[in-house]
Order: sequence, then C-alpha cells, then structure tokens
Amino acid sequence: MPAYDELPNLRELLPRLFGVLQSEEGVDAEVLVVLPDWAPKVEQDEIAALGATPVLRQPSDSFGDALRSGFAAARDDSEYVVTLDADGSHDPETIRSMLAAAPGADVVIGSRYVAGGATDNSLPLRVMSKSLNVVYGKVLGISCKDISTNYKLYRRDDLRRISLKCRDFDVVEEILFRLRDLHGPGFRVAEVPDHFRERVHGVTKRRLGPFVVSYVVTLVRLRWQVGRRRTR
Ligand SMILES: Nc1nc2c(ncn2[C@@H]2O[C@H](COP(=O)(O)OP(=O)(O)OP(=O)(O)O)[C@@H](O)[C@H]2O)c(=O)[nH]1
Ligand SMILES: [Mg+2]
Repeated sequence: MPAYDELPNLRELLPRLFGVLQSEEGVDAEVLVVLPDWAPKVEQDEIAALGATPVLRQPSDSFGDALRSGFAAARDDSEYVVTLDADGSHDPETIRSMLAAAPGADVVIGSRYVAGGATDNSLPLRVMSKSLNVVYGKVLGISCKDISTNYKLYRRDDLRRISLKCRDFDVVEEILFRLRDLHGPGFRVAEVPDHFRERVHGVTKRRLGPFVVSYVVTLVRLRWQVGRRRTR
C-alpha cells in the first residue's frame, strides 16, 4: 500500500483491512505500508502499532518507486501481492472476491468498470479515466475494462521476473503490459467489481499536467516496444 501522508486514512483503513484478512480462511497476510523516506518516526510507530509493516520507499520520491519498494519487501514465501491505495478509495471487502478469483488468473483487478463495480469520481474524471482505459487497452492489446486502477492482485513470482521503469502512476499500466509479455497469449486477467470512493481525508498527490504527459509518453514507449518485437 503506497501511502504518502495518509495517517488519518490509515487509522480507519488498516483495522478494516485486517478484519477482512483475518476472517479469510487459510490466509496469512502481511500488510506493507510504503512511506516516503522522510516519514516521521511517530507515523511509522503508529502504523506498526496498527499491525502493519512500514517500508521506506527507495530510492526516489515517486509512486513508481513506492510500488517497486513494496514488491521488493514482499515476503519470499508469499504467493500473491495485492496493491491498493491508502486513502480509503478501495474497498477492503473486495479482497475476498479477488482471492476467490486468484487461482484461475495471473492478475485479478478490483474493477470499477465491470457489472457491480462503481466509481464516485466526478464526470470529467470518469471520462478521462474511461478514455485512458480504452486507448491503453486498444493500443497495447490488453483486454480488460479497468487497466488503470491500483487495486490489483498479482503473483509475487511474476513480479520478481519483470523490470519496471515508470516513475509515476503509469507504472500500474506498465506492470500489466510486462505481465502480458511474460505470459504471452495465455495471459489470464480476471476482474471483480469494486466500488471506488473519493478519498476520505487529505489531498490528492496527482497533478493533472504531469499525469497526462506521463501516460502519453508511456503509451508511446510501450507501443513502440510492441512494434519492434513484431518486426524482429
Ligand atoms: N509512498 C508514496 N505513496 C504515494 C506517492 N504518490 C501517491 N501515493 C499513494 O498512492 C495512492 C494513490 O494516490 P492518490 O493521491 O490517492 O491519487 P489518486 O487516487 O489518483 O487521487 P485522489 O484519490 O483523487 O486523491 C495513495 O495511497 C497515495 O498516498 C508517492 O510518491 N509515494
Ligand atoms: Mg486516491
């Protein structure tokens, strides 16, 4: 769980998350909260007191490095890694259906855009998110409805076999693209519905200008890699 200054949200989310994880039979889970390296000691201590493991993000101050640091810190014996936001947007209850779908999939998405899923985002944000998903899906040939959500279940061994370069939120699409490449035509994606809510406390870290630019640059870069492979 990448968390940039989210303590008020974590105080509410972590107990709910542990409630779900502890009531799932056969699940032995660890919750890693990936913090900026300047996160105060009192914040780290409070997160540990709530039962989670604080991880300091390395090497730079970015969302991409937060995910990479979390993946690197995942326990060696873990089978799955679930990523979710720390601001209360993703419903912890959805992890139950993600786990149920996991044996038949390489990635399970907590999806806003399948039947039963929803988003509370404003209309302009919904239009932007939907367009991004349609364009990414078509250009990169990934067939699922919610490519851009950070609510996903991955196989830990797969994550160790891919190399991720993106700095910002576009790393989420890069992961899916690399996994599709790793598995080839047999790549299996399952989507289960999730209700995406507006963040509970605090302010967004997403800045619209750099956000759009990084998505366009990443799309072109990944598409170019597909093209190069086809011409080889
Ligand atoms: N460790 C770390 N976490 C980050 C960073 N940027 C964002 N996050 C976390 O990643 C998650 C998603 O970021 P948000 O700011 O919620 O972005 P968003 O969901 O697109 O925007 P809103 O929900 O509208 O605020 C949140 O849990 C953030 O705290 C970062 O640079 N480092
Ligand atoms: Mg958010």
